[in-house]
Amino acid sequence: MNVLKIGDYAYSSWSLRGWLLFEQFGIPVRCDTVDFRAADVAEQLQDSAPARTVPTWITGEGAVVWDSLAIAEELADRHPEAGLWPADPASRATARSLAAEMHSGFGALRSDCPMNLRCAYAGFEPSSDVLADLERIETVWRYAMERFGGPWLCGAYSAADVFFAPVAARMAGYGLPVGPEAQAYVDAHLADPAFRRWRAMGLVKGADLPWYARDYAQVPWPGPTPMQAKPIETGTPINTACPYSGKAATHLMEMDGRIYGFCNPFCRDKTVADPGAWPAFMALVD
Ligand SMILES: N[C@@H](CCC(=O)N[C@@H](CS)C(=O)NCC(=O)O)C(=O)O
Repeated sequence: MNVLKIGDYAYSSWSLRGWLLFEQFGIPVRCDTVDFRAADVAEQLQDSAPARTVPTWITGEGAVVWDSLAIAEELADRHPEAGLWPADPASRATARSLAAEMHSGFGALRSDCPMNLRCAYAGFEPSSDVLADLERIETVWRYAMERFGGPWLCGAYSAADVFFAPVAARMAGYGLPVGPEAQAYVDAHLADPAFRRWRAMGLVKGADLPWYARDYAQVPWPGPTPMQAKPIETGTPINTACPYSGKAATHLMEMDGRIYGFCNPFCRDKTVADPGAWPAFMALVD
């Protein structure tokens, strides 16, 4: 059984990468969360030493993989059929360069614009260092997309896109100035169902962590508007089993006049946050 230790869904950009490496390529994993409010992360990972950051993957045989790029490479080796890297050699070489540059770079963007999936801001004024990061990112994105034809960086969605998903979230969340091609790529991430599932979990799980908040005016999240749904206390659901766990449906949500049941508050609330992002739930609706 694969276990992935992750941090807070709303704020942990490296954890988002780690999770997407499993989720986007259909590789089963159980997630355990560390609490960003509690004792430091290294302390919470004591059982997985020498890991001291999230994401950390504990493989089925107990190996500890404590870095997102190592997780990508080891998963790609173990699951060649999953297509984490493109099959075409030129495309694969570029995807690896993109992921590696992201993994080791863009420090100004990362420190000035911490990922926060709970809000979007207006009025952020990027420094010259952030603008230089954006220019470089647009250059490498354009290079890849022109060469491989999109819609993702190296053709089909690959690990390179995983590494840039939180970058897209920052561009969206801080209203960063990018050209139309880059903006279209950002929008593709915001609309991506797996990204939306992660964000839906981030909207409903975990506390607001004030040290990630910034003092700019808030604007609506620039991604697709979720279908309208709400939690309710009483009623008879159309399903008896939770669409995710198969356990008894005990927690209710209403959408379009129909009632659906889930096995616990988290299953319900992540669905309320963005119903259309959850194929197992949408199978009930359809
Ligand atoms: N190079 C690491 C970076 C991981 C990282 O810095 N994760 C952050 C959370 S987003 C963390 O665990 N921070 C806790 C700490 O540094 O104590 C990777 O690629 O996985």
